[in-house]
Amino acid sequence: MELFTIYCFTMKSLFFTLALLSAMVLNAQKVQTVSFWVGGVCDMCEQRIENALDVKGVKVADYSLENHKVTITYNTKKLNEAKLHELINKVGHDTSASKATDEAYDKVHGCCKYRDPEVQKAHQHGEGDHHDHDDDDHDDH
Ligand SMILES: [Cu+2]
Repeated sequence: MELFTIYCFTMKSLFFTLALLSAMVLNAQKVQTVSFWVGGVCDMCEQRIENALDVKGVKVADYSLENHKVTITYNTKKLNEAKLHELINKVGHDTSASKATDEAYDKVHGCCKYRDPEVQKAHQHGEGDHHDHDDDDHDDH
């Protein structure tokens, strides 16, 4: 009799725990997508920015060099927008909301000095002539 009571109690708490867990899982899936400006000039910047966003709570992070915008799909239970800006600032990149510290900016590679107008210009020249992307004309692999 006593054993049965203990058994009932154990089962009850087990079900309660399961219910609580599934509620947590459902809650954890609240996602939101945001898009904002981030300073950057080359593929290395893109890699650096996307790597910085490779954290728990970020589902998708994509930086576009064409319009200098990052698009992030993230879990609102784990992160907020300010935190996303902070993560990017930490690796040396400015965002529309906050700037990277000079210390962090100094660490980015020389060709990535996106604040420098000269560097910005240099990268703009490279755009437009994509010689190696005409796959239709090349059958040799
Ligand atoms: Cu770069």
